[in-house]
Amino acid sequence: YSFTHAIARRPAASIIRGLRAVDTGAPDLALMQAHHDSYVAALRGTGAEVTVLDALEAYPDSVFVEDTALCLPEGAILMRPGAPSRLGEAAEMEPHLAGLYSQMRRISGEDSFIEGGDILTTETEILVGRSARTNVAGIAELARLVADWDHVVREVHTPPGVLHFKTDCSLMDAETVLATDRLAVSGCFDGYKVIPVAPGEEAAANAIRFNGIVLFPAGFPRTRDQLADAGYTVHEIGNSECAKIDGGMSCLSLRF
Ligand code: CIR
Repeated sequence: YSFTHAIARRPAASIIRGLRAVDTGAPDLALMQAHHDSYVAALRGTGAEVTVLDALEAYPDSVFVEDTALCLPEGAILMRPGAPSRLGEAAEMEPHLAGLYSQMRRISGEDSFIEGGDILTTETEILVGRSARTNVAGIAELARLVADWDHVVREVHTPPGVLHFKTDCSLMDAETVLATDRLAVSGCFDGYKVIPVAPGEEAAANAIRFNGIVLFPAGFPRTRDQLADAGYTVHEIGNSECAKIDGGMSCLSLRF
């Protein structure tokens, strides 16, 4: 949760065609851009260097850069998104990471699929949730790629009907995660301290601890107060438009 850099990408006008589980209407680009500006400003406010890439019209979901790569201290690993319309987004990210990392590795197996949203990196391990986007082959390939960097991958499960593992959890510090009950009951966080999101506020679980602050989606006051009571500095960001296409705080950046 300590970072010097982040990469984000401006939302494209094609965002109205972004993937979603349930259609609750098209996101408003101007409002999403305003939320995105506050998000980037909050990251920069912590002293991090934040690169904002140009919008990519050909990829409606490309604002969600987190899914394209996993950034570790030793190097970056390009993902293979399981959503066919998003597969090409990883190659679009590659040149930007190549400029920052000397070591780049790629998930390349034809049957391997994995998206960054299913990956939670803690101080001691990399948890990867199997989901509709991330499969066993993708997880196994990631485990092989990071083994010589001494990272241990643990396969866990993204609950049915939930897009990504991190849709339902966030790392708050070395031993603490914020998580929904539907995820925590699986036992995947045994050994960690879990702050449960308030019932009915499941969408608050996708937050990010970024240096001194927690970027947190606006509109979930009980969970917000719980985090504040636990000593975290909560910085609320509007997420109404990203939420329409199943996106949240973590999806909007790569952090390293
Ligand atoms: C998708 O379905 O791929 C996008 N509409 C949302 C991606 C959210 N990304 C994330 O949770 N890391």
